[in-house]
Amino acid sequence: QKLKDSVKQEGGIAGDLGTFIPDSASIASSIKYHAEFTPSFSTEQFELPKAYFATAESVRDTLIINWNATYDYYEMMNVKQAYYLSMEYLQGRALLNAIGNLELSGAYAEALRKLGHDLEDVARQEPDAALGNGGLGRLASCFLDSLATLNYPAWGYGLRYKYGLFKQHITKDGQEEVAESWLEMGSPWEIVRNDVSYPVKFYGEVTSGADGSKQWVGGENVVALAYDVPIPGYKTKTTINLRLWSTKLAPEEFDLRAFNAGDHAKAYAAMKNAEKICYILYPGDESLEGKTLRLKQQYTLCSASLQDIIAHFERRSGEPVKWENFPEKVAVQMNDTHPTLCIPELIRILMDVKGLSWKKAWDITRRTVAYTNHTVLPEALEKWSLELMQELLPRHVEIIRRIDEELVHTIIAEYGTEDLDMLKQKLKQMRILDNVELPDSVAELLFKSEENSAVVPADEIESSVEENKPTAEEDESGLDTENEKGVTVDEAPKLPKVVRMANLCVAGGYAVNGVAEIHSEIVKSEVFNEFYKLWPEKFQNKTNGVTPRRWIRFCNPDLSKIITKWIGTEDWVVDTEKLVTLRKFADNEELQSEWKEAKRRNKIKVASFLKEKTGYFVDPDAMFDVQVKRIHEYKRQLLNIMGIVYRYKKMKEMSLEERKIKFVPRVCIFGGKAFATYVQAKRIVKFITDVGATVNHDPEIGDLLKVIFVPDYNVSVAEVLIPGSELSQHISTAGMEASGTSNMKFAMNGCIQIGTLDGANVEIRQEVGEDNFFLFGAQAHEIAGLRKERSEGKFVPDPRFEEVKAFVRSGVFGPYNYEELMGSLEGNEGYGRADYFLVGKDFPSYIECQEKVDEAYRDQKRWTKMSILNTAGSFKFSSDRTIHEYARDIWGIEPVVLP
Ligand code: GL9
Repeated sequence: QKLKDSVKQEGGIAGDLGTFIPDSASIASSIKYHAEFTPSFSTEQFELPKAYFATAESVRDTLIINWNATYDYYEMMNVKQAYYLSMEYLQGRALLNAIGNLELSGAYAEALRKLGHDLEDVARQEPDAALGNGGLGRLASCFLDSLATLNYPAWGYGLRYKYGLFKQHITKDGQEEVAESWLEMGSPWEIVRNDVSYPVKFYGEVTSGADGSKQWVGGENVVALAYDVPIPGYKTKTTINLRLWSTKLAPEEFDLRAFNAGDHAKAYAAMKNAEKICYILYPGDESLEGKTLRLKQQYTLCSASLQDIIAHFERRSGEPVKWENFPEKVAVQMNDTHPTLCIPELIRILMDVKGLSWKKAWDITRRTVAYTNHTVLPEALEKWSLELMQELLPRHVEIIRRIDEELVHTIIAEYGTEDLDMLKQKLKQMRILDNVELPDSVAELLFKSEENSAVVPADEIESSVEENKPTAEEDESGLDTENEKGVTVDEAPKLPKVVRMANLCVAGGYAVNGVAEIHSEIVKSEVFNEFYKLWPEKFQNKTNGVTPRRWIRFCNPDLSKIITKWIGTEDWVVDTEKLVTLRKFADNEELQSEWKEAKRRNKIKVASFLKEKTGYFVDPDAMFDVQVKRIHEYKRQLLNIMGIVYRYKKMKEMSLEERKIKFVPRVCIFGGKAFATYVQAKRIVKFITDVGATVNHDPEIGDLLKVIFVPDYNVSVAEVLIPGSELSQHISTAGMEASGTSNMKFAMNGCIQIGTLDGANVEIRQEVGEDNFFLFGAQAHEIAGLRKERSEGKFVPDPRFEEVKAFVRSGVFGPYNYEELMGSLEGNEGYGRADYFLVGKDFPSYIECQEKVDEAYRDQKRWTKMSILNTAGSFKFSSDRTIHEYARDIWGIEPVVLP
């Protein structure tokens, strides 16, 4: 109230809340204060870990001031707010980012120098916050940075996993996973809100009141407790919130009687059961075990966040609450299908807790929630067992059945009942519930004459993406004929009843977007084609972006200085379109030599980093060729390493002179984690490290070729590698990488790409120019045909590809059995995949393209120009641009600048 009054009277927020800018002396004393009064370290010394905590805590003081001012202002203005719900955030380190955003880097460096420390050394003490698996989680973190920087009223919601993404060790056997306990020393960035907690319930049952109202009673109760992470914007006071939920047992649920009777195990079991919901981050894009726990995680995120969002709304709107205005004040974005339970949870709260009718609750929900699709991989489109969900969330299943029923009626209204076969097919494709009998109302309407044939067979009508997937679903294909023969439901083999989360998202969301132009087209034409025909207006594209603060300004200060000098302003950091100005200087010799020098300094940093992490020395004058991303067959690290093996073999066949003429010296760098149970991905890691072990010690080869696998790739490693890279590889099978985001980071830092026409590569190539992008490979529209050709045995592999496979099989890279890997690249059904990802098909065009890369690199002037043009053309790929588009086209929110 005081704040409101002061704004009313003075037309602005009271000055003392925000105008204080600390200098190095006050910073030093703040650091000393925290060093002394932070109880987690012993008093006598001021070593690096303690210096880090004290420094971070002093930064946090400033963040809290700004966080409070931002919060109070949004509260007072009652603005529309966006809420980003994500199971993953890959925040990385926070210290340098926060200091940089606050424009206090110089002051902090000086303050720490006075205290005997170097800011960079202090910053390296911070463990990465790795609450995500890869691109999807890092995108969420980039979005938060942009939201704060652009002053958009928005919050992120997520889970506070105790163990983040595993640490990767590379041993002689390949990858080994070690738990990542990032909270071991505590995190100085989180603020526990002991007064912000919500009950979250599982199991139990639904009872009906006399008035038809429903109550979900009994079951297991846990408490979700809020931990807030302040997210500062760049050069703005706006500091938004990332609210992470942690679960614990409700105090009244602790079984004191059991404990007192000596049954400690029983009393503790309930506690662990509640706490374990937030123990670990689940692996992203592979099959999941521990399904119940994962579903509990998803529901915890949705339930706690929505209760919180609704509490905000009620508090801000005052009495009486006008629920129909909810969508005017709230936009909820679901980051992939993981938070789909938002939809039934919002309906449940509105109906069962707030007393609204189904019609109103469904209408409000459909105007509030939007969905982003991040992948076309069928195994990643979540399907939950109806049985499991029924047990865990009985009320939500009722609501989902109701939504499914509405959808079925919509489909019938759209397609009519004349052509029953066609209608059945549509229902099979589009319903939320799969292999589940139709709601009574519909069954009666449709099948008056066809008793008991309510289950539509699962047959050829899966999306074409799924159709092409070589997983065994043969048992389903016979069904149709059986049904035609008049087999009734009861006799038909039981297919698992599932809830298709993506279909629920599309039915319940008011917007559905893909993450790059080509991907959004595939979403419309394949993945959700039937829905697109029904609701074309819902579908949008929002090409991903990355924050230019972390991904160039802070990770590449050398290059940033040069850019600022030539553009004449530092504004490009928030207005990346200014980078385009660089185009007109691309041929300027002075810029070229500064540019090259900066790249070389960054390469030297990479070289010393590689020495530290792997023991290998590399020549900073060789070309640094990098592929860093999750290890996945579709991303085709295998294509890269097979190309390297080919290069190595050719080198061995030549004389030293020939070799030096033909090949440019290269350091081939790989990095990335393979999901612990993804066997084929782990074999690929092993293969790469084996090739490295042979090639790197081959005296005939020397500095002409080095192959290095950087262990434990994460955000911080990326911040070192990307600025020092020259060629970056984005070589997925066309149509499979929804967008990719590291491709954008590499372009910003002046790396040239070798890539397929996939994901955001397509748009990057458009912006940087065809001459400045090394393109190869089959295109998305050709893939289905190529796979068919393969399966019919018509594919004739290139002899060079055969040569490489034979070379690998000959045992040059050690005793490991490469049969599974090599076999998977052949039409060898025994290994299941029959080169599903078309490595063999793209191999010739890939190695020919690599020859062009060598040729271009030999002309350093040309290469430097290409590099400058890549940075210049990267302007579109700032997450600021992406966020402006979400704000305008999906969320309907406006920037709110603190006075
Ligand atoms: C992903 C896509 O595979 C990427 O192409 C895309 O750039 C990002 C962000 O939109 O989303 N979808 C997905 O499930 N992951 C992605 O990286 N996987 C992980 O995050 C592990």
